[in-house]
Amino acid sequence: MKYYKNKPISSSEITPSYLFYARRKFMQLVGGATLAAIMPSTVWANDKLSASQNVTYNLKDELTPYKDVTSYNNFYEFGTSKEDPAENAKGLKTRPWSIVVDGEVKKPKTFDIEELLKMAPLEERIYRFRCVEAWSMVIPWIGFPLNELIKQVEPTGNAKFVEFISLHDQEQMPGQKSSVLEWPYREGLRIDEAMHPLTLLTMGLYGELLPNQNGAPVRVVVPWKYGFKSPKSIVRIRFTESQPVSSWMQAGPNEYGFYSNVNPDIDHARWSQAKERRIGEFFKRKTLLLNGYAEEVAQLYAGTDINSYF
Ligand SMILES: Nc1nc2c(c(=O)[nH]1)N[C@H]1C(S)=C(S)[C@@H](COP(=O)(O)O)O[C@H]1N2
Ligand SMILES: [Mo]
Repeated sequence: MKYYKNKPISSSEITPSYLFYARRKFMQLVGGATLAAIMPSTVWANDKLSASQNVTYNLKDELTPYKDVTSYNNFYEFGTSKEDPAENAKGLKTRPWSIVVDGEVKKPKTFDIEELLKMAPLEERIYRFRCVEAWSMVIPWIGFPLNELIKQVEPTGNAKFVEFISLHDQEQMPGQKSSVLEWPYREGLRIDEAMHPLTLLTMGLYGELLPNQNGAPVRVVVPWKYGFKSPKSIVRIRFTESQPVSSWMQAGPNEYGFYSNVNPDIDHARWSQAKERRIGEFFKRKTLLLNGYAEEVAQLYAGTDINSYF
């Protein structure tokens, strides 16, 4: 494993957003006078990954600190506590790795991870990320729109849904010895949701390759849905005619619907979804319809009662 320290920043450099936010915070603290002297050096856990800034979707919200993003996780293959994945996913072998894309497509194909990293220009996307457990983060992901991959395999007219399947390997994923979920972890989207430009095939965060606990080497991020709709460490993408059954639907059909769009007005069976705690903040904030992405994605559900799309 390599460790990187971030370079001192000159104002002429294009500053990645997370350094910009860190710097702004320090400017507020010290008025900029001794900025260079106190700028902390970040320890990077993974290889760096460069990407251009997306201008359309990047949030201006303050970023959730790297440490929280990489130490407070849900990844049941590595245990059910938030601290488990950072500890237990350390040894996950992420090379070689590939994603099989098949089902209702004209050109089924296996994509190697190295190919994925080069396939389309990588972008940094600062997204709101809302867990069904009523906490949220703001994360600078790196990836490219999933639709770039979908276009290459040419879905047939029968392809109405997309199923994502995570790695199944009890040796590497000790959590799979427990039956808390049915393994492998499976999730799904309607094909128009999967094609939406917000849906990101994600290989990195905070300027580096994905840490294992965040779903290395490749995951999906769907920012207007609850976090469990963003599957980690995926090895297969399958196009289907009928709606796939996700691991969470199987585990709790009354609690986890297929759509699971973030909606402050629809409570979870056991708790309210009206508010959320942004990790690192003290006061709760109001949860936004479609996690604040209504302008971009509400048309996907036009003509239907969004409250019935549970
Ligand atoms: N394979 C797999 N993917 C998964 C999960 C999981 O347990 N296994 N948990 C989901 C849940 S509930 C959430 S909130 C997010 C957490 O992503 P993060 O740890 O990168 O913040 O991953 C989702 N993807
Ligand atoms: Mo979640």
